[in-house]
Amino acid sequence: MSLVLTEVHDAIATITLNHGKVNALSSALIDDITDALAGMQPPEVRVVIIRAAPGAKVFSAGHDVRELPTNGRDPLTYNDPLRKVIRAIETHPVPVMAMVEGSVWGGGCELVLSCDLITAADDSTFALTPAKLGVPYNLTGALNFMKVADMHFIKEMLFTAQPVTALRMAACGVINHVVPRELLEPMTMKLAKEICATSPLVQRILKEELRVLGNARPMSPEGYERIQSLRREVYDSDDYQEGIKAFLEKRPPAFEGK
Ligand code: YXS
Repeated sequence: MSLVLTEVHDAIATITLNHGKVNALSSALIDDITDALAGMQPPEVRVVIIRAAPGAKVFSAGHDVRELPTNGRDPLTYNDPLRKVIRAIETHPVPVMAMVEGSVWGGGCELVLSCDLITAADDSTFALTPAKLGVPYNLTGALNFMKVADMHFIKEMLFTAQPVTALRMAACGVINHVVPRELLEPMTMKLAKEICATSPLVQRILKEELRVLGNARPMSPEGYERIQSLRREVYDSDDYQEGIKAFLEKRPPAFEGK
């Protein structure tokens, strides 16, 4: 059974995450999201909305922690599931909107932030959790955070790993609209219909221009290799193992910086 529900009405496609209580981004769920996106192409589809089930308490609990490698492998390389779904959203030829209710965690936040527009219920929250889990986030993931918010705000979210309200995210320009839950779907559909009324060819080139420009960052091979070396020290560390172990044992992690 698919871990997402899909429908298309009047060129507006919807992908509803449907993977248990918390929509943990397992490789199976990510495969179903990317398969659903692949089947939602222009001209039949003009905009895609990614959402959780109506009334969801959790939009997504982020990367499936049980799938994080503990054998010394880098947890976030180019072909890992989370990286694949982020790229699928960023390169999809029509605008992809995130309609958020409930709490969003870790890789689930990056998935939402990689969408082109975000609407959220006013009781939703967002938490960037690498530092809480002990995970050395990867370079394109860090860049994706930088692209959508100013540095001090993103550093607060990353360094504290605490949930931030949708209203705060909107005040910092990260979320387009925050409304009461009962107005979330009408607000999202209003935007979607406005998108459907403008040129799909121009939207497609604008989306790709902004993606290419947003990712155009100078980085020397030496700089890349130094960062990768620092990341390996983290995913080879006792703290990385402790973050995952603490999660599975349902206790706070005791990081010792080694
Ligand atoms: O104990 P059972 O078997 O019922 O399973 C529990 C949780 O273990 C499970 N679960 C998850 N399993 C895998 N990966 C997850 N991310 C995950 N989150 C939860 O779901 C079952 C129900 O969870 P429970 O009892 O805690 O539900 P709740 O309603 O009390 O609380 C829901 C949450 C989402 C607030 C809570 O489960 C939670 O705080 N989850 C962890 C959120 C988080 O820290 N996610 C970051 C994942 S790591 C990641 O995304 C990146 C690698 S990074 O960190 O680098 O950004």
